[in-house]
Amino acid sequence: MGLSRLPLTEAQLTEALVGLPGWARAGEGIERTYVLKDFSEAWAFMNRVALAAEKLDHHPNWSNVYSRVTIRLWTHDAGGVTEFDTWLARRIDAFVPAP
Ligand code: H2B
Repeated sequence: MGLSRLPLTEAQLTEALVGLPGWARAGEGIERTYVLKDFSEAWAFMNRVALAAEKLDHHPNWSNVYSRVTIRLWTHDAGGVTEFDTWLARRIDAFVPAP
């Protein structure tokens, strides 16, 4: 995949977030809350995210309440946000069903 496991610098993270609308710094990582149509759609979305995460061996910290899914991404062993997180965030955004 060629992604770097080095934490992004502040400037790099600021730049990356410009290209990731809805995502914001939270704790050591970046976070976004998605609101789907209902639980069934949220679960289908989470299933797509889970498969992509497992394939990348890079996993979300997340929670779900009915139609709402909150996802926080960071690289635990790097202690911050890396290209793995920004790459996965972009993938996850692409899994949101069209309204
Ligand atoms: N996911 C995330 N988000 N950060 C990590 O540092 C991480 C991971 N490490 N998934 C992986 C698994 C590591 O524990 C395994 C052994 O590769």
